[in-house]
Amino acid sequence: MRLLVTGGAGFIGANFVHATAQQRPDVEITVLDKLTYAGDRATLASVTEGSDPRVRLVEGDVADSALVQRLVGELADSDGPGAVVHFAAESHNDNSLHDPWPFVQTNLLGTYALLEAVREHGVRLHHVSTDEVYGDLPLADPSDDPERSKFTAETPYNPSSPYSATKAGSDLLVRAWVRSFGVQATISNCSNNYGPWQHVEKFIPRQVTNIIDGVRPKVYGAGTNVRDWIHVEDHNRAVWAVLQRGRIGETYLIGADGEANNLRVVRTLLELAGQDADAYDLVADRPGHDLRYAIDASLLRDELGWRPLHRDLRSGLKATLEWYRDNEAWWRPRKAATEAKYAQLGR
Ligand code: NAD
Ligand code: TDX
Repeated sequence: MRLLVTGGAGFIGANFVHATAQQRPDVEITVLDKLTYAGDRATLASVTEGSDPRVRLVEGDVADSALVQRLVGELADSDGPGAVVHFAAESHNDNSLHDPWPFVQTNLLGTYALLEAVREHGVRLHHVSTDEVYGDLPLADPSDDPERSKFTAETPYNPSSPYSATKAGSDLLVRAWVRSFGVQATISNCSNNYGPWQHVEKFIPRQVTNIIDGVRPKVYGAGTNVRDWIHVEDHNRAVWAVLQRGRIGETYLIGADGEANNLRVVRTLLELAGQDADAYDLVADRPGHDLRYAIDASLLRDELGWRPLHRDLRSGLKATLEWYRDNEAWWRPRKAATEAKYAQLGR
C-alpha cells in the first residue's frame, strides 16, 4: 500500500508515520509538509534520512494544486492500493485569534486542492478533523447523564474560533465532494491529543516544559475548562481502523473517555514532577474559550472494534513528562520564541 500523508512532520502526523513505518512493513509513505513553524524535519529524521527507503519527505504546500495533483497522480499510477491521509492544518486556536489568514489558506484551500486531486485521480481520502467543529458543551452538572451530554456525529456544527470554523468548513467540503462527485472519503473528528512530538505552544507540552525549566505553569481563566484527552497513539490506531474498515462518506468520532479539567492536568503534572501541586499561575483567559469537549465514540467502538490502549491519563502524562525530559534537544529551539508570543498576549 502507498500513502500520501499531509502534515506528516507535525505532531499527530509524525506519530502516524513512525508507528506505520514500525508496524506495517508493506506500506510506503510520501509525506507532504510545508514545514511551517509547527513542522520539523528533525521529527522524521530517523525514517527519512536514508535509513528507511519506504518513507520520503516532500516539502510543499497542500494548497499548491499542481504539486498535489502530481503526488496524488503518483498514487493512482502505482501498483496496489493508495490513499491520502490528510493531517495538514494550522492547528492552534490561540494563533487563529491573532491571524486567521493561514487557517483559511491551509485548512480550507488546502483541503479543496486535495479534494480536487483525489476526485481527478479516483484516490481514497481520509480527512483528519477535530471535535471542536461542534462548538462546546456546558460544564457538566453532576446530576447530568454524562452519556447524553457528549458530541455525536449528529451534533450540529457550531464552531467558536477561526481554527474550528476552518476545520468545520473543510469537513463540509469533504462531505459535499463525497455526495456530489462520488469521492471515496471518510472523516474523523478527534478530541485533544497528547504524547511525544507535540509543539510546546500546546497546553500539556507548554506546562511540562515550563516545569522542566522551573517556571510556574500558566492556566487560562479559572482552569475549569474540560478537555477529553486521548493519547496520540490511540488516535492514530483509530485513523488506521477507519482507513481500512470505515464506510465511505461516514464520520467517526474518536475519543477515549479522558475528560479532565485543566487544573487537574496541571496539578497532576506538578505532582508527577515532585513539586507543589498549587505552584501554577492563573492567567488571562482565551477569548471565546470553549468550556467543555466530550466525545461519544460508540460508532468507532461498535462498528470498527476500536478500543484505546492508553486508559489512564496519569500514567500517560508521566510518560509524556519523561519523553520531554529525554528529548530536550528537540523542543528547546522553539521554547523561547513560543513563550515570547504568549508574553505579548499576557498569557
Ligand atoms: P501540528 O500543528 O502539530 O502539525 C501540522 C503539520 O501540518 C505541520 O507539520 C505543518 O508544517 C503542516 N502544515 C501546515 N500547513 C501546511 C500546508 N499549507 N501544507 C502542508 N503542510 C502544512 O498539528 P497536529 O496537532 O498534529 O494536528 C494534525 C491534524 O489533526 C490537524 O488537522 C488537526 O486539526 C487535527 N486534530 C488535532 C488534534 C490535537 O489535539 N492536536 C485533535 C483533533 C484533530
Ligand atoms: O498555556 C495554556 N494554558 C491553558 O490553560 C494553553 C496553551 C492552553 N490552556 C488551556 C486552553 C484549553 O482549555 O488548555 C486547554 C487546551 O489548550 P490547547 O492545547 O491550546 O488545545 P485546544 O484549544 O483545546 O485545541 C486542541 O485540541 C483540539 C488542539 O490544539 C486542536 O488542534 C485540536 O483540534
